[in-house]
Parts: sequence; structure tokens; C-alpha cells
Amino acid sequence: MASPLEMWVEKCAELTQPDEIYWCNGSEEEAYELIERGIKRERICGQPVFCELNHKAWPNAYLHRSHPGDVARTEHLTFVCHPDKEMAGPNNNWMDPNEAKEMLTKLTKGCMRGRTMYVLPYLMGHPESPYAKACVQVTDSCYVAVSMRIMCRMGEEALKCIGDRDDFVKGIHSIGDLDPQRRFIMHFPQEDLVWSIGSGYGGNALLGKKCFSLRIASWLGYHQGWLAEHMLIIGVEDPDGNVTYIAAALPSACGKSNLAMLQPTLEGYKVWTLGDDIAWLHIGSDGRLYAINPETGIFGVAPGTSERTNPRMLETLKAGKFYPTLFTNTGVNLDTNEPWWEGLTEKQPPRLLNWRGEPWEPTSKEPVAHPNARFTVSLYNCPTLSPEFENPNGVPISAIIFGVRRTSVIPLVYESFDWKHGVFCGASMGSEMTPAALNTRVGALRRDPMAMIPFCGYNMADYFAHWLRMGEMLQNNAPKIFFVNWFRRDDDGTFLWPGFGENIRVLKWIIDRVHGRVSAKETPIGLIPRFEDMELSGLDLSREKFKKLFKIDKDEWRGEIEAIREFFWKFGGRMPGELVEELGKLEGRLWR
Ligand code: GTP
Ligand code: SPV
Ligand code: MN
Repeated sequence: MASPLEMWVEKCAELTQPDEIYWCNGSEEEAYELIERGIKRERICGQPVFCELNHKAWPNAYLHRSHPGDVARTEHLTFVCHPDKEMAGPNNNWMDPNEAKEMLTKLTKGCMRGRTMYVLPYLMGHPESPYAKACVQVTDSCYVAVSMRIMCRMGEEALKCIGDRDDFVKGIHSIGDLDPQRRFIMHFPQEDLVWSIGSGYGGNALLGKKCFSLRIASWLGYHQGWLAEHMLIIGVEDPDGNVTYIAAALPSACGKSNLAMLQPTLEGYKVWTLGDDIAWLHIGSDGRLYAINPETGIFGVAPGTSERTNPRMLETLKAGKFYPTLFTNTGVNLDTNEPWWEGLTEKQPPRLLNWRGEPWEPTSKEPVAHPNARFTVSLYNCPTLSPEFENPNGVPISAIIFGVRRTSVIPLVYESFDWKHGVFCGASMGSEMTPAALNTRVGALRRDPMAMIPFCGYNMADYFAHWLRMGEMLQNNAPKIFFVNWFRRDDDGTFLWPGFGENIRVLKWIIDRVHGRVSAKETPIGLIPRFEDMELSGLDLSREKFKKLFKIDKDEWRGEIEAIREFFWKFGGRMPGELVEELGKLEGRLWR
């Protein structure tokens, strides 16, 4: 008799009508074959799906060029289909689930004719983790199949976990005709189902990532008493050899991957990488908060990545241990067949193809790489991968950081007074938008609570209440909550803070605060370090600059408070009273 999985795959095939069904086992040989298909057989806009890059300089590296209209997540085409619109909340696009499925069925009918349907069984989380989830995605893109193999534990192990069970998470994906008019990324949290059509890009297409591990998982966590968060996970080792684990939420393209791979400029410190994008946080049997990274790969922003800013990432990209490494929408150096993007080298190579594959003209105002060009690389290639990465129970978190990209207003770092105030700080986050999503104005400010505005799979007012509840359950074990902004600028437009490896100085203050080793100064918005409290030796940072980095300008905060109030208002009576109260208290402290 056919298993529930086989029956579901059969149903998908009946609807999509592929020429061939290809069950992926996740092996390396298979990855070679999928790359080969991408070079020789499958096409995007008439071009091969993959081109081989210079393997001497970049082992196992391949370039993928997407459809030029399919270069980032499309939040305006992303829906969360709860039975009731209120459950999705003002933070999500909503459609009635039956209506949504009817529409998707029409769009999906016969969409894989002439194509191959790849069946990808995969696990989010370590197979022995009590928190892991078994999933299956069908897709008609070999780029997606190869990417999923890098990003999660795909293949035999997942099949074994699923066996005859029917409670696996389902993902239906087709690139369709790549027309944004017929593109939808739809979530059905009641059925553990994601249905995505019309895009082959990143978070739209790798359904284990944002779609399942954040949107659906956040809903599961709400009911089951845990959190699915847009967070990196690191262990910071101090000169005594003690490791403090931190989880940090920053909005898309605001520095998570960089922080996760930070190479400290302070003697004696080490940063161990556990995750760069997603954390699942559970309360352990000892009452502390534990984090696992359900992923195994990095889908990272290429522009800005260099030997100077992120040397560990370049080592990871060039390690070539885990096959393959993918580059999406970067440029290509025509003389060396190496990938290239803005910031990679100080001098731009003379002969380049841009991300569309056209010769780049020196007169061109267009960038060489797409601003959201990315690489897909295995975490097993990362030289600083934590020895705790495979720990099925995860690592105990001592500090949570919320971070934003802000030209002004927000200081380099501050500490919240307590959990409730920390949740308020997260809930009121505003950040300048980046090229990680289409149809948004890059640089414009938007509220992005906990960096989850595109990823929370239910009404965010309920999500805030859930965060407050988690604090009550954690009691004295609750991690301290901090807030950071690497991106504050001087009057001349330059960054006030050097960032990258120097961010260890902020992490040092944070872990010293966690262990009660350093003092802080109380301000209306939270606790900040004094000049003396931060290790700034060897850094050319004047007291005057330090003052600018930590300036709390009451006029600027007036605007900030108005924006927060307006955002909270959207949630009406559903908004937890505690957070409205926190807003009032902040106003009181600023103007008393
Ligand atoms: P997603 O993958 O979209 O979730 O992004 P992310 O949060 O992982 O961001 P990432 O680390 O890839 O950084 C995005 C951009 O910010 C890159 O261009 C980085 O070079 C830049 N960036 C990261 N950290 C810093 C920093 O400390 N200072 C400055 N000035 N720029 C930074
Ligand atoms: C993000 O936008 O936060 C990403 C990239 O991590 S994507 O996988 O496309 O969502
Ligand atoms: Mn992300």
C-alpha cells in the first residue's frame, strides 16, 4: 500500500503533470547530477540554470542568474491564510483558505508539463533533536533542489523520519511562468502547508526557510510554548575560555550573517557560529531558554562581503568541502571567471559581466551585482562552526539582541530594564528598508518588530503577548535583552561606528553585563555604557564621537514615539496593555 507521503506526491503530480518525478536522496552524487542538469538541460529565460565558475579560486562554485524580475522576496504577494482574517492580523496579507486554494489550483494545473518534479524530503533541525520537524517539498527547479540540500538536512534521514506518518509539513512549489502577476507565496498554518508559485528566488522558493521555519513555525510555537525567530545564534568565548550564547534579531540585510561570523579585533575573544538567520527557542528542562538553528546553510548577502569586512565568510565560500556553493545574481570577472560584487575587491576588475550576464560598461550607473545578490553555502564549510552545532538540545541563551539599521535616533547599544521593557523595545523596532524585498522603498523607515514583520505567521499583537508569556515562564532564567544599531551616521554621512570585527567591543560589554562585570548608566530609553565601560583601546574613537553614538535627542524621540504609537494602534484592543503602558513609561522618562 502507498504511504501517506507517496499518496500526497501522487496528488501533486496529478495536479502539476510533470514529465518525470525525481525523488531526491540528498547524496553528493545526486548533487553533481542536479548541477549537471542545471548546466545542460534546464533553462531560465533561455539561459542555463547554472554556469561553472573558476574552481581553482572558488572550489565547487556555480553561478545562477534568476529571472530579472525575480530577485528578492515579494512581501506584497505573500499571504497567510488562516480561516479568520483577524488571526492573520494587520501585519499579513490574508485570503480565505478555500478561495486561496481554488486560485492556486487553477494556477498550478499542468504547470510542470515538460518539466521534472523533484521530491525533497527534509528535516528542519538535527534528526535527534526533539524540536526537529520533518517536511517535504515538491519543486520543478533544480536550483531550488540543490539549494535545499545546502540549506537543510535533505534526503534519506528525513524519509526515515517520515516513514508512514502523515503529519509531515507540506510544500508545493513551482516557478510557474515567473510572471509576478501570477506569483503567490501562500501559507496555510492550520494544515502545515505552504504553496508557492511564480518565483524561484530565496525565501519565496526554499520553503523550509522563511515560509516554514518562521511563518508556520511561529504559529506552532504560539500554541506549543516556544518561539521561532529571525535570529542568528553565536557563542562568544572570552579570554578565560567561557562561552556565552547570544541570539540576535536584525531585519533582512541588516547584519545577521556578518555578526554570526565576526572575527574579533579584541585579543583573546572568539565567536562561534551556530546560525545566521533562524533560531527556534525552547524552554529546557532546567528552565533556561535554549536555541537551535533548524538550518544547515547560509543564504547570504554578497555585496559588501570582503576580506576586510567578513574574512570568515570568504574562507567559508572558498572551503569547498561540502558540494556545491552557489552564487546568485553576482557579476562575473570575464578574465578569471570568478564571481564579483561591489565591495569584494577595492579595485573593480576591468572586464565584467553584470548580474544579468551583459558586458558591464564603465559608463553604466547600474551596479555589477544585484544589490540582493546572494551566495548559498553550507555551514559545514564554516571554520568557526560551533562544536555545539549538532547538539540536539541546542545552546542556553544568556542574552537576546534586537538590532536595527538607523541613520539617526538609535544609539550604538543599550540594555533594557527588564524582560517586559525588552519586549517593548523589540515590538517598537523601526529599521530602514533594504533590497532584500521587492516593491519596497530602500532606505525608507518601517516598523519591523523583532525583525519579524515579513515573517510572523499570525496576528502580531498575539505574538507580542506570547513573548510576554515566555518571560513569565522563564522567570529568573530570562535572558537579558539588548538593542544595537551599527548604522548611526555622522553629519557628513559617514558611519560613526566601524562595525564588523569591531562589534566585538559591543558584544564584550553585553556579556560583561550578563555576568555582572561592568557598570552602565541609566537613561530614559535604557542602560548604556559610559566611555570607560567599553573596551575602546586601539580604536580611533574620540569622546566626541562616542557622545554622538549614544546621543538621545528628545526631538528625534518625539517622532519615534509617534511612529510607535501609530503602529501599536493598528492592532486595536488586541495589543497587550503592558506594551502600551511601556510606551507611556518611556514618554514619562523622556519628558518628566
Ligand atoms: P538576511 O540574509 O537578509 O537576513 O541579512 P543579514 O541580516 O544576514 O545581513 P548581512 O550580515 O548579510 O549584512 C547585510 C549588509 O549589511 C551587508 O552589505 C553587510 O556588509 C552590511 N553590514 C553588516 N554588518 C555591518 C556593520 O557592522 N557595519 C556596517 N556598516 N555594515 C554592515
Ligand atoms: C531575508 O530576506 O531575511 C533573507 C533572504 O534571509 S530570503 O531567504 O530570501 O528571505
Ligand atoms: Mn533573513
